[in-house]
Amino acid sequence: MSALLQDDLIEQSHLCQDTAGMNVMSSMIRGARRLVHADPVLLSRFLSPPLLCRAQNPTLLLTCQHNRKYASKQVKGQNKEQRNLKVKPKVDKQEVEIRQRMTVAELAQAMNKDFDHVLEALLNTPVDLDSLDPDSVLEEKWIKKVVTQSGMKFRWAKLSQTRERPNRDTHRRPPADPSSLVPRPPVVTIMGHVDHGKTTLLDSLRRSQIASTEAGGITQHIGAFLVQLPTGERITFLDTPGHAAFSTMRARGANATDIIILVVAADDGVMNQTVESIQHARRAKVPMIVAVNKCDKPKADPQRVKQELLAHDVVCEEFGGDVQAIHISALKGDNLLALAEATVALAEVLELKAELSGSMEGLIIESWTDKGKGPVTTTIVQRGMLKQGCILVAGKSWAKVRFLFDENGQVVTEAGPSSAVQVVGWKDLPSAGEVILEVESERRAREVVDWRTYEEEQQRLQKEQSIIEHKQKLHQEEYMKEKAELTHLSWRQRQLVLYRANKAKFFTRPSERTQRDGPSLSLIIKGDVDGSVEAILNITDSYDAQHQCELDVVHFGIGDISENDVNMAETFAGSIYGFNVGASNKVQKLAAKSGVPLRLHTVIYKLVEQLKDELSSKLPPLLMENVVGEATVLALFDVSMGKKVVPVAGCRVQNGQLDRRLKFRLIRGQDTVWEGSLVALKHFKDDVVTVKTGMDCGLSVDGDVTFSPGDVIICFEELDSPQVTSWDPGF
Ligand SMILES: Nc1nc2c(ncn2[C@@H]2O[C@H](COP(=O)(O)OP(=O)(O)OP(=O)(O)O)[C@@H](O)[C@H]2O)c(=O)[nH]1
Ligand SMILES: [Mg+2]
Repeated sequence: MSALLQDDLIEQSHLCQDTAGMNVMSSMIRGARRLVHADPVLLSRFLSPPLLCRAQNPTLLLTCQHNRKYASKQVKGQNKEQRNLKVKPKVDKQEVEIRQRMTVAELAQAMNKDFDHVLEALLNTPVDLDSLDPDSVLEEKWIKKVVTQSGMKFRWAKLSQTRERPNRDTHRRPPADPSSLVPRPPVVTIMGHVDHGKTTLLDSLRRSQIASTEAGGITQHIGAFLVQLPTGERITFLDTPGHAAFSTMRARGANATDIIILVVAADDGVMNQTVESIQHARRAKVPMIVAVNKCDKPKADPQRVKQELLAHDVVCEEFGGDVQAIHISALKGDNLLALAEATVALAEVLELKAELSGSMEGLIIESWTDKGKGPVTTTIVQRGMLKQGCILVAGKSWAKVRFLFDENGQVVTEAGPSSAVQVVGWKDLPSAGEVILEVESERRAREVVDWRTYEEEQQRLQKEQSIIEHKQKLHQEEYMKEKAELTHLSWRQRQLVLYRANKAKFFTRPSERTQRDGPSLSLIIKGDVDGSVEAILNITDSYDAQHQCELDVVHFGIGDISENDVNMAETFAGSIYGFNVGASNKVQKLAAKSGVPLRLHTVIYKLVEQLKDELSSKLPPLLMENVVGEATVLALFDVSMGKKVVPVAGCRVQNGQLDRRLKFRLIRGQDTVWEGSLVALKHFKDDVVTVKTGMDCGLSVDGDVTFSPGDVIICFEELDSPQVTSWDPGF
């Protein structure tokens, strides 16, 4: 510092040597030089610039450049300070606690601002404002940007919540010691194309009458039944629906089973769902027995069925393969014993065994909410004993088993491997297809459910984040391109252009953004069981006519239609589709009052038909053309009408009739020369409305047209034709 001062002083001394006060200055500098080594602070005070060039006469001050520099610096400094004091009184900035992966809503809340404020702060950034909704997760840099842009400062939240949680999940046990295994009955799933006789076969085996009571004559649920054969063996049968809509139920049946009985009607042969069932069996690596059914029918051709199966690599024994094929009549009960024997024989080969001890493991094949019992599952026990009072977890639900019911509704206290029972006691409804595991305590069950919920949430966030990052990357690229196109502009002009472009986006609020121009249909779907809701959702997932009409499933669930469903449908101006569910009088009245269509069905394809009709009804009609007559121009006339000369075509009607109230088109060769209305249509001298085939007429038109002989005149009407949705769900 002292060296610097020395240089400064020397420089100043040079500057001042030319002036009148030179001698005074040199003595001062000498004194200063001595002080440099003594006390720099004192020196700097002593040599404060105004003193350095203190002039006897005021003009000296002006001639001393260095002095002027210092003076102006001082004034500027003062002004700046004054300005700062005036404009920016020192205030404590609001502190915002931020953390990674904050959503827009969370950030707005942390800042004590609203959603729009965050959007506004992101204006003029590459963030795609259109894609942001309150639940969108923001990148760290944008979180910081929003905070600083708002004149606030951020502070990172304590890291405790990002600390990794220990995995508290539960899993299937490792395979048991073979010595602890005991034989178990087989679980057999009956599969095949719709109406080929699966339920009838099961009815005959159980001496029940389920098939005759089914809505629409088709099975729409997966059912589980224990059958005791005349030979004494017990088999758990799963009955699956054959209708195309229930593919997932069939897959579930295939995954829960040891053997598949593939029912093929001998009068119908291998059909779509026969093939699909074969694929399910293959995927699940489950052996098959073919039941060639309806052999009592005159048109039955069992040989053809077996040959058709060859095309799908199902080789029956008589063709040298290992698949047993039994010819039966489920309706008449013919040969069912042979089918049962074949099943038992195959089960023996499979050496089906399970452990009776240890914690229970099973599979949910269906779930629903019963008015009295609450959430209920149909469960296949796979290992251990399922007992009243035991604690189970399945997916993100847990249960303390209150009751177990067999398929006849009888209470049982326990169920061993291969049994199918209804379990009551679930806290929430688990989904069909989920694995059930027994745990030692309620505390442990809660722990597992908590962990699974947490893990699912993490996965959801991760997925969302990567989608957002991908979107933002695309948006950033677009933004950079946009920016690059504006390089010829000054930064101010550039900002203005970008601001204007973003402003338009910003002022369309999310709520407004959801409004569409074209037709749309919002749906609320309710079903009796998890599997049927899933089946309907699978169908709506196949919807591929969004270009014609947007289809949105805004809510779905299990159970009767509630007031909430109606309110939601009203909010979205949507329709409610219920499958095998009811709606109380109160709910029906509310729906009628709010104008919400309630569409309740018990047969899946009727529900889908109505959905297709509703979608079609949303489409604007197509304008169709119906040609009613055709004439040829034979000659041309000019007719004077007052001062005007009007060209008139003399024509002969070749087909149908000409009707002057309809539309006309003039065709020359391949081209349409004119299209419009007639001004006059005359038969001889009379004005007429229509002229029929074979008659001659004169006509003039509303356009500036020059007719020539040989032109063709077409008379047509425009009709509104209802449009039909192009969506084909396949049945
Ligand atoms: N003649 C004759 N008719 C049969 C036989 N088995 C079933 N049917 C008839 O075929 C129709 C369909 O039978 P279901 O048992 O409901 O068929 P399904 O395979 O269960 O049908 P989905 O469950 O809807 O796939 C019914 O009218 C039965 O009476 C049979 O062996 N002979
Ligand atoms: Mg059936």
